[in-house]
Amino acid sequence: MSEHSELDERLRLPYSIGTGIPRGGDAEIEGYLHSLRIQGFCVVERVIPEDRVDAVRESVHVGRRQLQTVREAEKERRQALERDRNPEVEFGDGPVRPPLPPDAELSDVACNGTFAEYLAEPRVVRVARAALDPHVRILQTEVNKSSRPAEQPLSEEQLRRRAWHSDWPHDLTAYGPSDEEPWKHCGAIAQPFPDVCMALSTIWYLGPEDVTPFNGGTWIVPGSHKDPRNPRGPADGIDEHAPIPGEFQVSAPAGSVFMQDTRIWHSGATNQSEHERTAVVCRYAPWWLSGNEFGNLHSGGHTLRTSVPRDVYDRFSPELQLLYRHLAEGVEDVLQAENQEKAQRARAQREADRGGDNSHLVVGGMSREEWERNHGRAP
Ligand SMILES: O=C(O)CCC(=O)C(=O)O
Ligand SMILES: [Fe+2]
Repeated sequence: MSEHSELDERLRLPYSIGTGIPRGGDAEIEGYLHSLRIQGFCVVERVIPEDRVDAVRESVHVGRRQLQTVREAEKERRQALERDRNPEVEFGDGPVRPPLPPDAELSDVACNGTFAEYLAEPRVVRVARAALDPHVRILQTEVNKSSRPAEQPLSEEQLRRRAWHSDWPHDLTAYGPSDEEPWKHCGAIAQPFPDVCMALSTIWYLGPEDVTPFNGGTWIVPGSHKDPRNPRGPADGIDEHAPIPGEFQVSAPAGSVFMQDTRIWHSGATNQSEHERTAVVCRYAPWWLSGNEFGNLHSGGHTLRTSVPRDVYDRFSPELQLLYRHLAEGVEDVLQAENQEKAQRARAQREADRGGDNSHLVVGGMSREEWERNHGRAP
């Protein structure tokens, strides 16, 4: 790490924001869910084991280089398709309309097989399913979410600068829509947001160092997922570039996954070390969230509606296939087994004889926590 005499030494030390969460079994998952509900985020530690992190990071760097070549060819194809639609079109610096299938662009996951299998790690998937729905899928895979070393030395002003936002579908700027190019609007939930966790953004920290406030630990405001205001809310009077009381930075061992409710206010952070903080970002969402129709463009210019070639998909484990089935060439996404079993149980119950008496029922008399306890889900 570089030497900065004026820096607070403690910022270089990793601590875990997962402290206090039990390890193993249902209690661990409940711990993450509790943290997600109350704080709006959790960290699942060492999803990628310590002795695999270097190899996985290296494979992501190789995958990125492959994707770069693919993206250049895709850009030409995009422009050709757009020229077919409108021969007069002139291309500026902005993004060009993303093509729909069968011309949809390649998902980042297609060039990152070594990393990809961890996306189906049981703890991560259990948390996503419990927080969202038994049928979850990955709407977006971005392998290029590194925090690169900043030019040194950093001024006070640079260290104080934030870029507060919530993530799609709770990003109110929703990527620069205009009357001329309405397709640039990829959807933003209207304020005040319903009190529902609609998607989880996950940041996969791939080292080489443990993530600390010193080297790009994500900024976060705990509990902000419940606040009706938003840093990008046009009438909320919040400066999206200034520090917010209560903010703090994620700290976690390399190979850990930061999972956040997309409503939480967060910001990328300055990296004061000499190493790139390699990271991948993936968005997990329930089947009912429409990523394909409206989430058609990301801020970086990559589409959500990407495609996974059939030969790549066939090499995925069955668990990973479930997360990418909706993007796989020639594969139909149908509700997953657990959703189907629940529907069957509901049908069987409908036909059961309940005795014709509902006099015990006090409507409004059961809390969500009580319902969860009755269904074997400890809060
Ligand atoms: O890189 C980070 O720490 C934050 C990334 C982020 O906010 C995003 O990808 O939406
Ligand atoms: Fe974000």
